Amino acid sequence: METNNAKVGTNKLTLLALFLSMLSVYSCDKGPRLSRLYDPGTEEIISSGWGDWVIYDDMLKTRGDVNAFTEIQDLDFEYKDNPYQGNRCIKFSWDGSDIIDYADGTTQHNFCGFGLVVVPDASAYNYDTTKMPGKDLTPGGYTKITFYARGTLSPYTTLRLESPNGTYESTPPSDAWEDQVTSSWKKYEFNVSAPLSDVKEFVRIILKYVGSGRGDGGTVYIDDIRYEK
Ligand SMILES: [Ca+2]
Repeated sequence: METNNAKVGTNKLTLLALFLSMLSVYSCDKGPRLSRLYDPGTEEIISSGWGDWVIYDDMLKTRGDVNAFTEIQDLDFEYKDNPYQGNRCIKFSWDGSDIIDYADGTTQHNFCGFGLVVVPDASAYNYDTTKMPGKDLTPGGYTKITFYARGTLSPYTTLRLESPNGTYESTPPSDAWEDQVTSSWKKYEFNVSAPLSDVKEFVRIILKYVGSGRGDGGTVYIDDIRYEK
């Protein structure tokens, strides 16, 4: 009996520890989910001859960080429901409401977005990008970025991706892609202009409101983002 009681006591303690650890996890998870994984395979891929540069398949493979340009409501790099390939995809959503623009601290409802930046810690991100270290992708001879997307966006809300040499003024398909997406997975691509010798951001991913007034945002799922020749 004593043994059993001791066992029950141990189990209770284990359950309590588990409950407390779950509490601590949930209490840290109030903000957007910006968790990401690190892939040690990237350098092997490069050393084997600069094939496609996989930015994301089931995990972020850039060795860089995620830099939010605005307040982010929901961003999950480990979303498991119906990915295009493998076990995970990116889930990104915004309800179209006012969010903080981190560039100047103002509040706006025109876009919500983030960049997959080269710097390993986004706290080192500098809006004067000349002050950040860059990455030389020229040996890859890349000419386009491809990705898969699905989702549901409200009227006048689009998904926009920009290349390292793109800006908010870039017109698709030159250094940018912008459109609504369908509810089923579809492959998209856009051109990347040279030079890629000093890349500060692999790609910027934005939900954008293009109507007058205010939109209702939406949710997109993105998978298998690559640089291709
Ligand atoms: Ca995947």
